[in-house]
Formats: sequence, C-alpha cells, structure tokens
Amino acid sequence: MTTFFGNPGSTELPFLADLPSDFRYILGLQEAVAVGMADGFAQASGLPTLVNLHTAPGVGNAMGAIFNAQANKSPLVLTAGQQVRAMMTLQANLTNRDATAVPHPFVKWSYEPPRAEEVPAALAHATYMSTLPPKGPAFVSIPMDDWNVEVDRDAVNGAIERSVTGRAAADPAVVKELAGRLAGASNPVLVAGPDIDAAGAWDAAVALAERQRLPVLASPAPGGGRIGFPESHPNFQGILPPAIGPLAEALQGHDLVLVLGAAVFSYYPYIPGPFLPKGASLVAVTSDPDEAARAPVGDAIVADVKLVLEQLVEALGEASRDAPEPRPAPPEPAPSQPMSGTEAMAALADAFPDGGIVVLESPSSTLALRNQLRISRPGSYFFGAGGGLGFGLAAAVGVQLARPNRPVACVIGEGSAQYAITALWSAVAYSTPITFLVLSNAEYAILKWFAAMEKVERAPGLDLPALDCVAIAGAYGVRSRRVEGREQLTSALRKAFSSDAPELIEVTVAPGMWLE
Ligand SMILES: Cc1ncc(C[n+]2csc(CCOP(=O)(O)OP(=O)(O)O)c2C)c(N)n1
Repeated sequence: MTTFFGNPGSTELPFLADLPSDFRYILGLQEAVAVGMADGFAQASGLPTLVNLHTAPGVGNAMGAIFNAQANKSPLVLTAGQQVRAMMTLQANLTNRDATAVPHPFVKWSYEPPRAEEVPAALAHATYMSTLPPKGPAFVSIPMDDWNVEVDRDAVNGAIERSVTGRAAADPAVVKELAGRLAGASNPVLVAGPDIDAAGAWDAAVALAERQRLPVLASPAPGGGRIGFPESHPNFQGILPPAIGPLAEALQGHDLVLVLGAAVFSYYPYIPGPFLPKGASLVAVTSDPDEAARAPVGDAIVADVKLVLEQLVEALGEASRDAPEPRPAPPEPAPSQPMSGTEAMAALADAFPDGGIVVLESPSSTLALRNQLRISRPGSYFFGAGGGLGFGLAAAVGVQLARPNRPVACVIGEGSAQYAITALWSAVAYSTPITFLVLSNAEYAILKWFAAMEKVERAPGLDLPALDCVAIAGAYGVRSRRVEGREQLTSALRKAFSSDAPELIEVTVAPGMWLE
C-alpha cells in the first residue's frame, strides 16, 4: 500500500507528515478523481489501495466514486481526517459528527476508533475487510491528533502482522453435482462475468469451454466492469443484452446456463419477460453471497470462481458435443461524415497496440468498442460497473500507474469526461502516458436513446454544443488535438500510443447509438 491517493485538507496533514521515501502520494484535485484513480489502481494491481479524503465534504464529494468502487468490487481502504478529539463534542469547525454514517451504504465497514491507540488495528481491519470477497471499500475516520500519539508497537503488531485470506473453495459434492449437470446437458452455455478477470481465472475458463465445447457469452455490458473470456476465441459468441426479456431470448435453446463470476443479472432497462427460456436451468458461481442470495432464478454456489473452474476442469473430460461455430469478424463499417462510433472503434482496433488496456466510458459506443476490438487478454478492460460517470478518466490514471509497462487507452464521451475532468492534471503530474480518445457527438446520445425508449418527449438538457475538450485538456497540460476521419484518427492514435506522455485526441462522431 505504498502508493496511495487523496486530496488533503488541514485535518489530513498530520497523516501526511514525514512520509517514508518509498511511499508515493498521488494527488487528485477533486475527491471523485482521488477515489476513481484508486479504484483503477486497485483493480489493475489486485492490491488493497488507500485513499485519504478530507473529512465530511471530501467523503461527500467522493460518494459517486465510492458507489462505483463498490460495484467494481474494488478493495479500497478509505480514510478521512476528523477534528481533534478534544473539539469533536463541541462540534468545532470541520467536525464530522456522524463520520461513520456518511459513506454508508457503499462501504462494507465504517469505523471511527474510540482511542488513538486503536487506529492501526482499525486500518488493518479495514484493509482485510476490503480484500475479503466480495471485495469493496471500507472506511476509517481518524481524528487528526491521533497521528502524534505514541503506541506500543508490540500491542499493534499482533493486529497488523497477520495474513487474512478469503478465497474459499466449494463443497466438493456440490461441484461434483454441477460437473454431472454439465456433462449431462445437451446444449449448455457459459456466461463469463467480470470476477473471472478479478480472480485470475481466464485460463481455467478457456480450458472448461474448450474441454466441454461450450459456447460462451459475456455477461451484460452495463454492470460488468471487466471481461472474463477472450472475445476473439472461437467459442465466444457475443454479449448478453441487459434487459430481462431479451436476455432470456438470447439464451433460447440452451438447457443449462452456467454463470461464472457475475450477478444474475445486472438488468436494465426494464423489459419484462421470463428470466430464462423454457426448459433451461441456471447455476451461478460467485464469491459474493449477496449476488447468490438475490438472484431471481437458478441455483448458486458461493465460492472463488477460479477454484471452482479448476475443480470442474479436473472433474470433466472432453465432451463429445460439437464446438460452436466461431462468430464472424466484425463487419467493416461504412465510412460516413462525421464518422460513426463504430468506425471510430474500428480505427482504434487498427491502431491498438499489443498488450493494450482499455478504460471505457463512452456510453453510445460501448458495444461498438467491444465488437470491434474483441479484447482477448486478461486485465485489459475496465468499465465502471456502477454506471456513475466520472470513473473513466480517473480510473485510467490509476490503471496506468498500476501497469506502467502497458499502453492504456481511455475511450470516453465528451459528456462523461466532464465528471472527473481534473484527472487530466493528475495524468500529467504523474507522467502517465495514457491515450485519451474523446468521442464528441455534441449530445448525451445514450439519454436520447433512453428518451425514445421511455417515450419521453422534449426533455431538456440532452445537447452539449460547444464543448471543446482539446482546449480543456490543453489547460491541464495535456498535449491534445482534434482529428476528423478514420485515416487521421488511426494515425493520431498510433502516435499517441507510442508517446511517453499523456495525449488527448478528440474526434467528431455522428450522433446516435453504435451497437456493432
Ligand atoms: C454521475 C452520473 N450522472 C449522470 C449520469 C447519467 N448519464 C448516463 S450516460 C450520460 C451521457 C453521457 O454523455 P457522453 O459521455 O457524451 O456519451 P454519449 O451518450 O453521447 O455516448 C449521462 C448524463 C450518470 N450515468 N452518472
């Protein structure tokens, strides 16, 4: 936890005094950015990550990002400064009188130690809580005078120098039964979810799919922050739609649906229908007891998805059923002026470097990116599962800090970019050579799409004329340029990917939704 994030105030300064030289403090200019950067860092590194916020207003500013971190199952240790203990009861300026209540319900645990001597143990507790499944944020409020109190090292070492692990295997009898169901099914399908990536289980998922000749679908794009299966693999068949009726429709013909590392399901919008096609049954494997409990249909096994996959691979032989037909390559998008989101994503695919990582927050082009890019390496895709805008720009900085040797592309709508725009400053300050690709369509395209579906007419506030991201980025010190057309875009992207500084490219895309 030697890299940590924050935005300081007077109540946090004692914590920051005399940092050891091997600690790195990453400053975010607004708390949504500090937490978003930490979220990206925690997910890309797999490590618990500390964020220090400024008492009540700092935590308040961060709430949307904390919600996202919970949805992303990001192991964040959130701390906030607090007034000195001697002035808390009289509620001196900056006192957060109900500090532990503020971050609820988006944290797993929230605490203010009753004595300074217990701060180390509380931080250890929060750290272990954040990393136990389901991973997520935990919070500690720390009165500012606690940092100068001497503690007995022996007394706190017991709480700190421990290992606490939470990877649990499933009951072997349950896995055996599941293996039997899979072997006996006539047309099973695997649904790959984000926790396969977080658990490091790509190889095991591929082994199971290949051995059992399973078609594989990705869990719905919203609600799934990571990719759990190589999208160019011949068994991969596409992404499930997120609404109830269409999702069941997409599973038509399958008698067993095996969901790995995803909730069942993160539905939206509301299009009612049966949860499963007739004759189908479902089994979900998840490390999250709440996901298991709240599913509207199917059985669930609460366990580490990688361990269960490995147990299944061991229990099952080669299936004799036919492997699925590989899906065709993405269609070449028709050129248009301005280009479509699909064409922009095709340009990104042309320029995309080996080992590249995408951080995505471009609502109208989410599916276009998935279909055109077909990401096929683990740890290469991060999307805000909670749906709160502001994740993308900030998380990209954290991802790049955690993965300094991999090229990172942040693909973002010009509307979405505004929610955490000051992350551009951090990108420059900490020399993260991110390629920011801003898709500019002068509107909130996805909301217009929703408005049509919800039969909402004449809603105000859905147009974004005259937003100039090149000028904004320039003010934060990011080299930036506007391009038009696929050729210019591809060449600008290639240059940006090979640059050792952050670069921003803004491209005009046509209004509308891009699903292919
Ligand atoms: C914090 C937050 N506020 C508002 C929204 C609602 N919202 C969802 S998508 C969207 C528009 C995004 O615009 P842009 O990034 O330009 O993408 P486009 O839809 O045009 O592709 C908004 C405002 C949200 N998801 N999160």
